[in-house]
Amino acid sequence: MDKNKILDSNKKYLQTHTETFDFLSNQLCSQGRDVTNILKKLSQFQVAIPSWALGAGGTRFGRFGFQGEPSNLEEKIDDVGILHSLTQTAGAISLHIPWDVPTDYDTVKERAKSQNIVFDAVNSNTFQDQKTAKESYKYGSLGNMTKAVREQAIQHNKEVIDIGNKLGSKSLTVWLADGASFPGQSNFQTVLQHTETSLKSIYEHLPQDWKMFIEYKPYEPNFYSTVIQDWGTSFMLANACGEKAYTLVDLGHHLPNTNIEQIVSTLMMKGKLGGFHFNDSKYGDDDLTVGSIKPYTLFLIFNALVYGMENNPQNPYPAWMIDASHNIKDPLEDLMQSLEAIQEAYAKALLVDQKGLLKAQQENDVVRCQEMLQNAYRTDVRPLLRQARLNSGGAIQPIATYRSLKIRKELIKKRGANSVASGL
Ligand SMILES: [Mn+2]
Repeated sequence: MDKNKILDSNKKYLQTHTETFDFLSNQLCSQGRDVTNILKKLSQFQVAIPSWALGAGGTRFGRFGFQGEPSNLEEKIDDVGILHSLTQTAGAISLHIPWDVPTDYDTVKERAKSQNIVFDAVNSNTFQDQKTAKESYKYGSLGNMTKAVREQAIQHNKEVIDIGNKLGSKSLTVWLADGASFPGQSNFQTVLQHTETSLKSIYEHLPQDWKMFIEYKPYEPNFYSTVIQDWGTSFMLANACGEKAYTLVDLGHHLPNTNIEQIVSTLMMKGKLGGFHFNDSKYGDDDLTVGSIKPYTLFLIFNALVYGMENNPQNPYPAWMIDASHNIKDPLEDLMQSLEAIQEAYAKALLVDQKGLLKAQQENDVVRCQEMLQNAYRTDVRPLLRQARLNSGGAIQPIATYRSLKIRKELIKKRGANSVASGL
């Protein structure tokens, strides 16, 4: 993207922005907040965009395409490049294998590098059968009762590691659909034991500086039981594998009203929160835009994450990724809304007076505890986000700029109206 076009577009928003930023900045300074440090943290916070979120998703009832979708890996990288130019927050892409196997590694790496994009975690896929595959995952993959199926799934994960390694990725995310649709279909202990043994075998293949993230989910596509159903099971498997294995928390992978901020806290205290997938949901794994349904919950989770990042040196810096699906919105606009919501929750969590909160907790002043959290939550931090973007050369108003530059129209002109994102 042409940087000058963004700078040009910023001109019309600059005066209003400066006024609101100065007002907020003065207010925060008088409360003893270090605004420069908050801006620095916001600029450093980068979220990976998954390759599968750049095209229209769909439901089991149908899929309505979005024009100008990226139809290959190079175009997916370009889309993330657009997002990153505008927001300065999306400096990484997360690939899904086999949907995104590069044909020419050097070209792909160069394309990403020229747009300041790095390769985040690579994701394996043992929830679908590939055309060339000998064995079927219909009844499970790493936990399948048949050894040949398990071996095929293990081998696939090892290949994903090799592909990621060639691109400069440093982590593998494993999410399994393994489970049972009906009572009696499988033996809980046997499938869990198989899963553990298979994961250990994949773990052995990890390069020295890699991490393995084990993602959990309570149900779907199996509706009676899922082998890795909750954070406890993931945590147990990660511990069984070793120090390079971690739990991955996906916001949508919980039963309604689960206290996710408490899960995050426990995992960070134990040094085992490796990755985090952002989305939002009303009922289940809805993959909605981040912050569109429960923004206060997102803030409470960020409050736990910020506390962990400041107090738990035993936990590595987590890998952040958006894991959402876009059925009716322009995927790029939807992702910009998600990025904004993430940064907003993070900025608000950075405003929480941790020392003051600790004091109120020690004095059992429950009202003051709640006031402290809600004062931070009720602050309109958007001027901080705009300033952080401005400092990094991004757009003051990313979505408005995207629209005024007619970027989707340009993509349609280049890629055609009927291009379909590969893998979807
Ligand atoms: Mn996920």
